[in-house]
Amino acid sequence: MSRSCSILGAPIQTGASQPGCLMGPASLRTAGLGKTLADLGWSVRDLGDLSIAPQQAMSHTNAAIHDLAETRAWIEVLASAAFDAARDHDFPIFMGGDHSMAAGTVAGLARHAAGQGRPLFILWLDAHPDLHTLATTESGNLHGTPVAYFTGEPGFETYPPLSHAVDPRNICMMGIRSVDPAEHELILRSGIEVHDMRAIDETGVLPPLRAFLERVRAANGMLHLSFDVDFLDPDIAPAVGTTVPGGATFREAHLIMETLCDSGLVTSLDLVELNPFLDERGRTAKLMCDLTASLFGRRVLDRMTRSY
Ligand code: NNH
Ligand code: MN
Ligand code: MN
Ligand code: MN
Repeated sequence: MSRSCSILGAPIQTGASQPGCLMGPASLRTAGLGKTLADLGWSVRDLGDLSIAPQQAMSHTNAAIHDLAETRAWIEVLASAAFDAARDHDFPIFMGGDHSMAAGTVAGLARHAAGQGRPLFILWLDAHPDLHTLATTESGNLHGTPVAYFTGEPGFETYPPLSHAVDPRNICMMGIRSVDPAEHELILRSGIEVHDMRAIDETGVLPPLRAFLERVRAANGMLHLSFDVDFLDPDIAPAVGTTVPGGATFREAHLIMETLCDSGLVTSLDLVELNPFLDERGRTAKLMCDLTASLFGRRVLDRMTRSY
Protein backbone atom coordinates (compact mmCIF):
# COMPACT_ATOMS: atom_id res chain seq x y z
CA MET A 1 0.00 0.00 0.00
CA SER A 2 1.37 3.42 -0.89
CA ARG A 3 2.10 5.92 1.84
CA SER A 4 -0.28 8.86 2.15
CA CYS A 5 0.61 12.51 2.11
CA SER A 6 -1.64 15.54 2.37
CA ILE A 7 -1.06 19.01 1.01
CA LEU A 8 -2.67 21.91 2.83
CA GLY A 9 -2.46 25.58 1.83
CA ALA A 10 -2.02 28.41 4.30
CA PRO A 11 -2.30 31.67 2.33
CA ILE A 12 -0.96 33.85 5.14
CA GLN A 13 1.17 36.92 4.46
CA THR A 14 0.51 39.11 7.51
CA GLY A 15 3.75 37.96 9.13
CA ALA A 16 5.88 39.39 6.31
CA SER A 17 6.52 42.99 5.29
CA GLN A 18 5.77 42.54 1.59
CA PRO A 19 2.53 41.14 0.19
CA GLY A 20 2.55 38.13 -2.14
CA CYS A 21 2.99 35.02 0.01
CA LEU A 22 -0.75 34.44 -0.05
CA MET A 23 -0.27 33.22 -3.62
CA GLY A 24 2.29 30.63 -2.49
CA PRO A 25 -0.06 27.63 -2.31
CA ALA A 26 -1.55 28.42 -5.74
CA SER A 27 1.92 28.71 -7.25
CA LEU A 28 3.06 25.38 -5.78
CA ARG A 29 -0.08 23.70 -7.08
CA THR A 30 0.46 25.30 -10.50
CA ALA A 31 4.02 23.97 -10.52
CA GLY A 32 2.49 20.51 -10.08
CA LEU A 33 3.34 19.59 -6.49
CA GLY A 34 0.47 17.12 -6.08
CA LYS A 35 1.04 15.34 -9.38
CA THR A 36 4.79 15.21 -8.79
CA LEU A 37 4.27 13.31 -5.54
CA ALA A 38 1.58 11.05 -7.02
CA ASP A 39 3.97 10.13 -9.86
CA LEU A 40 6.46 9.04 -7.19
CA GLY A 41 3.93 6.52 -5.89
CA TRP A 42 2.45 8.49 -3.01
CA SER A 43 -1.26 8.63 -2.38
CA VAL A 44 -1.86 12.39 -2.34
CA ARG A 45 -4.79 14.21 -0.77
CA ASP A 46 -5.17 17.96 -1.40
CA LEU A 47 -6.99 19.40 1.61
CA GLY A 48 -7.42 22.82 -0.02
CA ASP A 49 -6.59 26.11 1.65
CA LEU A 50 -7.28 27.21 5.21
CA SER A 51 -8.75 30.63 5.98
CA ILE A 52 -9.41 32.84 8.99
CA ALA A 53 -12.41 34.96 9.94
CA PRO A 54 -12.12 38.78 9.83
CA GLN A 55 -10.35 39.98 12.97
CA GLN A 56 -10.63 42.96 15.33
CA ALA A 57 -7.30 44.82 15.51
CA MET A 58 -5.08 43.89 18.50
CA SER A 59 -2.47 46.29 19.83
CA HIS A 60 0.81 45.41 21.56
CA THR A 61 3.27 47.29 23.78
CA ASN A 62 5.84 46.72 21.02
CA ALA A 63 4.43 49.24 18.53
CA ALA A 64 6.51 47.84 15.64
CA ILE A 65 4.31 44.72 15.53
CA HIS A 66 1.76 44.72 12.73
CA ASP A 67 -1.20 42.46 11.94
CA LEU A 68 -1.04 40.70 15.30
CA ALA A 69 -4.71 39.66 15.35
CA GLU A 70 -4.63 38.07 11.88
CA THR A 71 -1.34 36.30 12.45
CA ARG A 72 -2.55 35.03 15.82
CA ALA A 73 -5.73 33.70 14.20
CA TRP A 74 -3.70 31.89 11.51
CA ILE A 75 -1.49 30.27 14.14
CA GLU A 76 -4.54 29.01 15.99
CA VAL A 77 -6.19 27.58 12.85
CA LEU A 78 -2.92 26.00 11.71
CA ALA A 79 -2.14 24.34 15.04
CA SER A 80 -5.42 22.52 14.93
CA ALA A 81 -5.20 21.69 11.20
CA ALA A 82 -1.63 20.40 11.57
CA PHE A 83 -2.63 18.13 14.45
CA ASP A 84 -5.48 16.70 12.35
CA ALA A 85 -3.32 16.28 9.25
CA ALA A 86 -0.59 14.44 11.20
CA ARG A 87 -3.24 12.18 12.71
CA ASP A 88 -4.87 11.39 9.36
CA HIS A 89 -1.89 11.11 6.98
CA ASP A 90 1.58 9.60 7.04
CA PHE A 91 3.18 12.81 5.78
CA PRO A 92 1.45 16.22 5.88
CA ILE A 93 2.84 19.09 3.78
CA PHE A 94 1.97 22.68 4.70
CA MET A 95 2.24 25.18 1.84
CA GLY A 96 2.76 28.81 2.86
CA GLY A 97 2.39 31.46 3.34
CA ASP A 98 4.99 33.33 5.34
CA HIS A 99 7.04 31.62 8.04
CA SER A 100 4.90 32.83 10.96
CA MET A 101 2.75 29.83 10.02
CA ALA A 102 5.38 27.51 11.53
CA ALA A 103 4.27 28.75 14.96
CA GLY A 104 1.00 26.96 14.21
CA THR A 105 2.20 23.91 12.29
CA VAL A 106 4.93 23.06 14.80
CA ALA A 107 2.59 23.63 17.78
CA GLY A 108 0.10 21.16 16.28
CA LEU A 109 2.79 18.64 15.33
CA ALA A 110 4.34 18.82 18.82
CA ARG A 111 0.95 17.98 20.27
CA HIS A 112 0.60 15.05 17.83
CA ALA A 113 4.12 13.75 18.63
CA ALA A 114 3.43 13.95 22.37
CA GLY A 115 0.32 11.83 21.83
CA GLN A 116 2.53 9.23 20.11
CA GLY A 117 4.97 9.34 23.03
CA ARG A 118 7.73 10.50 20.69
CA PRO A 119 9.88 13.65 20.76
CA LEU A 120 9.56 16.14 17.90
CA PHE A 121 12.74 17.25 16.15
CA ILE A 122 12.93 20.23 13.80
CA LEU A 123 15.26 20.79 10.85
CA TRP A 124 15.11 24.52 10.12
CA LEU A 125 16.46 25.48 6.67
CA ASP A 126 16.53 29.28 6.53
CA ALA A 127 18.77 32.31 6.14
CA HIS A 128 17.29 33.45 9.48
CA PRO A 129 16.79 31.78 12.89
CA ASP A 130 13.33 33.39 13.43
CA LEU A 131 14.06 33.59 17.15
CA HIS A 132 12.50 36.92 18.08
CA THR A 133 9.97 37.24 20.87
CA LEU A 134 7.21 39.81 20.60
CA ALA A 135 9.32 42.00 22.89
CA THR A 136 12.52 41.82 20.80
CA THR A 137 11.31 42.06 17.20
CA GLU A 138 12.33 45.41 15.76
CA SER A 139 10.88 44.89 12.29
CA GLY A 140 7.52 43.87 13.77
CA ASN A 141 7.32 41.16 11.08
CA LEU A 142 6.00 38.15 12.92
CA HIS A 143 7.60 35.65 10.51
CA GLY A 144 10.72 36.40 12.58
CA THR A 145 9.18 34.83 15.74
CA PRO A 146 7.99 31.20 15.31
CA VAL A 147 10.98 29.39 16.81
CA ALA A 148 10.97 31.46 20.00
CA TYR A 149 7.25 30.73 20.34
CA PHE A 150 7.30 26.98 19.82
CA THR A 151 10.29 26.49 22.12
CA GLY A 152 8.26 28.09 24.90
CA GLU A 153 10.10 31.40 25.34
CA PRO A 154 8.19 33.94 27.43
CA GLY A 155 6.62 37.04 25.87
CA PHE A 156 3.96 35.33 23.74
CA GLU A 157 0.94 36.06 25.91
CA THR A 158 -0.93 37.36 22.85
CA TYR A 159 -0.28 34.19 20.80
CA PRO A 160 -2.46 31.11 21.37
CA PRO A 161 -1.42 29.16 24.49
CA LEU A 162 1.17 26.51 23.56
CA SER A 163 0.21 23.01 24.71
CA HIS A 164 3.56 21.28 23.99
CA ALA A 165 6.87 23.12 23.56
CA VAL A 166 9.71 21.80 21.40
CA ASP A 167 12.97 21.15 23.26
CA PRO A 168 15.52 23.62 21.78
CA ARG A 169 18.12 20.83 21.83
CA ASN A 170 15.97 18.96 19.28
CA ILE A 171 16.33 21.75 16.71
CA CYS A 172 18.98 21.91 14.01
CA MET A 173 19.30 25.01 11.84
CA MET A 174 21.22 25.15 8.57
CA GLY A 175 21.90 27.96 6.13
CA ILE A 176 21.75 30.76 8.70
CA ARG A 177 23.40 34.00 7.56
CA SER A 178 21.34 36.87 8.98
CA VAL A 179 21.01 37.01 12.77
CA ASP A 180 19.80 39.95 14.87
CA PRO A 181 21.49 40.65 18.27
CA ALA A 182 18.54 39.42 20.39
CA GLU A 183 18.40 36.21 18.33
CA HIS A 184 22.13 35.68 18.76
CA GLU A 185 21.76 35.93 22.52
CA LEU A 186 18.95 33.36 22.46
CA ILE A 187 20.96 30.94 20.29
CA LEU A 188 23.81 31.05 22.80
CA ARG A 189 21.63 30.33 25.81
CA SER A 190 19.08 27.90 24.28
CA GLY A 191 21.27 25.08 23.01
CA ILE A 192 19.80 25.16 19.50
CA GLU A 193 22.26 23.59 17.04
CA VAL A 194 23.05 26.23 14.40
CA HIS A 195 25.13 25.64 11.28
CA ASP A 196 25.63 28.98 9.62
CA MET A 197 26.75 29.29 5.99
CA ARG A 198 30.36 29.56 7.06
CA ALA A 199 30.12 26.16 8.76
CA ILE A 200 28.51 24.71 5.63
CA ASP A 201 31.29 26.17 3.49
CA GLU A 202 33.83 24.51 5.75
CA THR A 203 32.32 21.03 6.16
CA GLY A 204 29.65 20.70 3.48
CA VAL A 205 26.07 19.83 4.40
CA LEU A 206 26.47 16.11 5.03
CA PRO A 207 28.46 15.81 8.28
CA PRO A 208 26.15 18.05 10.37
CA LEU A 209 23.03 16.60 8.73
CA ARG A 210 24.04 12.99 9.32
CA ALA A 211 24.95 13.69 12.95
CA PHE A 212 21.55 15.29 13.52
CA LEU A 213 19.70 12.43 11.81
CA GLU A 214 21.50 9.95 14.06
CA ARG A 215 20.20 11.85 17.08
CA VAL A 216 16.65 11.74 15.70
CA ARG A 217 16.92 8.01 15.03
CA ALA A 218 18.37 7.22 18.45
CA ALA A 219 15.48 9.06 20.12
CA ASN A 220 12.81 7.48 17.87
CA GLY A 221 11.84 11.07 17.08
CA MET A 222 9.41 12.51 14.60
CA LEU A 223 11.14 15.00 12.31
CA HIS A 224 9.57 18.12 10.87
CA LEU A 225 11.36 19.99 8.08
CA SER A 226 10.62 23.71 7.91
CA PHE A 227 11.95 24.98 4.58
CA ASP A 228 12.15 28.76 4.06
CA VAL A 229 12.78 29.68 0.39
CA ASP A 230 15.45 32.18 1.49
CA PHE A 231 17.62 29.24 2.63
CA LEU A 232 18.46 28.98 -1.07
CA ASP A 233 20.77 31.35 -2.87
CA PRO A 234 18.79 34.23 -4.44
CA ASP A 235 20.37 33.43 -7.84
CA ILE A 236 18.41 30.16 -7.98
CA ALA A 237 15.40 31.20 -5.86
CA PRO A 238 14.46 34.84 -6.43
CA ALA A 239 10.82 34.55 -5.30
CA VAL A 240 11.20 35.59 -1.66
CA GLY A 241 10.85 38.98 0.01
CA THR A 242 13.92 38.63 2.25
CA THR A 243 16.72 37.43 -0.01
CA VAL A 244 20.18 37.20 1.58
CA PRO A 245 23.23 36.58 -0.64
CA GLY A 246 25.38 33.49 -0.12
CA GLY A 247 22.66 30.87 0.31
CA ALA A 248 22.58 27.15 -0.35
CA THR A 249 23.32 25.98 -3.87
CA PHE A 250 21.10 23.81 -6.04
CA ARG A 251 23.14 20.70 -5.29
CA GLU A 252 23.52 21.40 -1.55
CA ALA A 253 19.75 21.70 -1.28
CA HIS A 254 19.05 18.54 -3.31
CA LEU A 255 21.68 16.59 -1.38
CA ILE A 256 19.96 17.53 1.88
CA MET A 257 16.60 16.38 0.52
CA GLU A 258 18.02 13.14 -0.92
CA THR A 259 19.78 12.36 2.36
CA LEU A 260 16.60 13.07 4.32
CA CYS A 261 14.72 10.75 1.97
CA ASP A 262 17.26 7.95 2.48
CA SER A 263 16.94 8.36 6.25
CA GLY A 264 13.19 7.75 6.18
CA LEU A 265 12.94 9.95 9.27
CA VAL A 266 11.04 13.02 8.04
CA THR A 267 7.37 13.01 8.99
CA SER A 268 6.13 16.49 7.94
CA LEU A 269 7.13 19.52 5.88
CA ASP A 270 6.55 23.30 5.69
CA LEU A 271 7.24 25.02 2.36
CA VAL A 272 7.25 28.70 3.28
CA GLU A 273 7.95 32.26 2.15
CA LEU A 274 7.43 31.60 -1.56
CA ASN A 275 6.31 34.97 -2.99
CA PRO A 276 5.12 34.28 -6.55
CA PHE A 277 4.80 38.04 -7.22
CA LEU A 278 8.62 38.12 -7.17
CA ASP A 279 9.16 34.92 -9.18
CA GLU A 280 10.59 34.61 -12.69
CA ARG A 281 8.40 32.41 -14.87
CA GLY A 282 7.67 30.10 -11.95
CA ARG A 283 11.25 28.97 -11.54
CA THR A 284 11.32 29.22 -7.74
CA ALA A 285 8.03 27.36 -7.41
CA LYS A 286 9.33 24.65 -9.75
CA LEU A 287 12.56 24.39 -7.77
CA MET A 288 10.63 23.98 -4.50
CA CYS A 289 8.59 21.21 -6.17
CA ASP A 290 11.72 19.48 -7.43
CA LEU A 291 13.33 19.68 -3.99
CA THR A 292 10.18 18.20 -2.47
CA ALA A 293 10.34 15.44 -5.09
CA SER A 294 13.88 14.61 -3.95
CA LEU A 295 12.60 14.38 -0.38
CA PHE A 296 9.80 12.08 -1.53
CA GLY A 297 11.99 9.65 -3.40
CA ARG A 298 12.83 10.97 -6.85
CA ARG A 299 16.15 9.52 -7.95
CA VAL A 300 18.37 10.33 -10.89
CA LEU A 301 18.96 6.64 -11.60
CA ASP A 302 15.25 5.84 -11.50
CA ARG A 303 14.65 8.59 -14.04
CA MET A 304 17.37 7.19 -16.30
CA THR A 305 15.90 3.72 -16.01
CA ARG A 306 12.43 4.97 -16.91
CA SER A 307 13.60 6.90 -19.94
CA TYR A 308 15.30 3.90 -21.59
N1 NNH B 1 15.23 38.75 11.54
C1 NNH B 1 14.48 39.58 10.62
C2 NNH B 1 13.22 40.15 11.25
O1 NNH B 1 12.88 39.74 12.33
C3 NNH B 1 14.17 38.85 9.33
C4 NNH B 1 13.15 37.76 9.43
N2 NNH B 1 12.75 37.40 8.08
C5 NNH B 1 12.66 36.17 7.57
N3 NNH B 1 12.86 35.11 8.37
N4 NNH B 1 12.43 36.00 6.41
O2 NNH B 1 13.02 33.89 7.86
O3 NNH B 1 12.57 40.97 10.67
MN1 MN C 1 0.91 10.47 12.11
MN1 MN D 1 12.04 31.97 8.10
MN1 MN E 1 14.26 33.52 6.20
